[in-house]
Amino acid sequence: MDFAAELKRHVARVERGIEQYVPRADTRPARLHTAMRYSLEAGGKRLRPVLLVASAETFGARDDAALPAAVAIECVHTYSLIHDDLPCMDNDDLRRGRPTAHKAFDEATALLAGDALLTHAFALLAGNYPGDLARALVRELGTAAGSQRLIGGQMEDLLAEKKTDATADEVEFIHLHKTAAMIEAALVMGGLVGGADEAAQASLRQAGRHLGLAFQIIDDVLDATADSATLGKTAGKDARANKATYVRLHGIDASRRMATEHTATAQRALRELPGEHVFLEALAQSMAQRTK
Ligand code: GRG
Repeated sequence: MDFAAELKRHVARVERGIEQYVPRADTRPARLHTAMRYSLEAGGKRLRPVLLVASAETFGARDDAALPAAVAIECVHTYSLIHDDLPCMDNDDLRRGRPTAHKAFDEATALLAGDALLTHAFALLAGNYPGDLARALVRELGTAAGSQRLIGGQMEDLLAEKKTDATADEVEFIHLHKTAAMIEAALVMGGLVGGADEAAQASLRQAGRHLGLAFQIIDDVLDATADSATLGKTAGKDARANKATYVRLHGIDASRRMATEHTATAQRALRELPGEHVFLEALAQSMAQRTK
C-alpha cells in the first residue's frame, strides 16, 4: 500500500464532501456561510473525517457512503476550534495558518458560525442515513461532542488553568475528553456506516481512545518544541497559559515515550478488526510521527 497516495485520496474525498454537503458561501446570510466556509476550508489535517472514511472502508462501505458523516464530524471539530479561539476561551489569533474566525470577521459572527457548523452536522446525519443508522450516528457524535466528553473536557481544561497543581489524573481526563472522544467517535462512526458488529465497535473505540491520547501528547510536545509557522497556530501557548499538559507533568522525553506506547496499543486494537486495516495502522504511525 502507498500510504501517502491513500491519504491524499481520502483527504481529496473529504474536501469534495465539504464542497458538496455544506451550504455555499453566498447562501443568505452570506456573511454567516462565508465564515463557516472560511474556517472549514482553512486546510486542517482532516484527521477525524479521514479516520471515519477509512474505518468505513475497512468494513466494506460502498464508495462515498461515509462522506456526509465525515463532513459532519469535521463540522463539529471546526466549531470547537472556532469557539476555543474566542477571547472568552483561549483568545487566539491564529488557526490553521490564518487569522482566527473572530479576527477575520467578528466575535458574534464567529460564535454563530460555530453554532451553525455544530447544528449542521446533526442535520447532515439525520438527512443522509436511514433511520436506525442515523439514530446511532447522531447518538455517537452527540455523546462525543457533549457535556460529558468534548465540552466537559474543555470545561475541565479551563478550570485547570486556574490551578498550579493539576494531577496526572486530571490531565488524562482532559485529554481523553477534549481530544480522544472525537477521534474515538470518528472510528466508531465509520464502523457504524460500514456495519461493524459490537465486537468490532469495541475495538474501534479502544483504538480511538489510545490514538486520541497519543495525538494529544504529541500536540503537547509540538506546542513546546515547534514554531507557530509550522503549526499554523500559536506555539508555546500551553506554558504561557499554564495549561495542564503531559509535557508539564512528565517532561518531553517521557511524553514522547507515552505517545509511542499509546500508538502501539491503538495498533493492537486495530489488528483485532476483521477486513483490511493496513491504512488505519499506517495512519496511526504517521500521527505519532507528525511534525504539525
Ligand atoms: C469549545 C467545545 C469546545 C471545545 C474545544 C478543540 C478544542 C476543544 C480545543 C482546541 C485546543 C486543543 C489542543 C484541543 C485538543 C484537540 C486538538 C489537538 C485539536 C486540534 O486538532 P487538529 O490538530 O487540528 O486535528 P486541524 O486544524 O488539523 O484540524
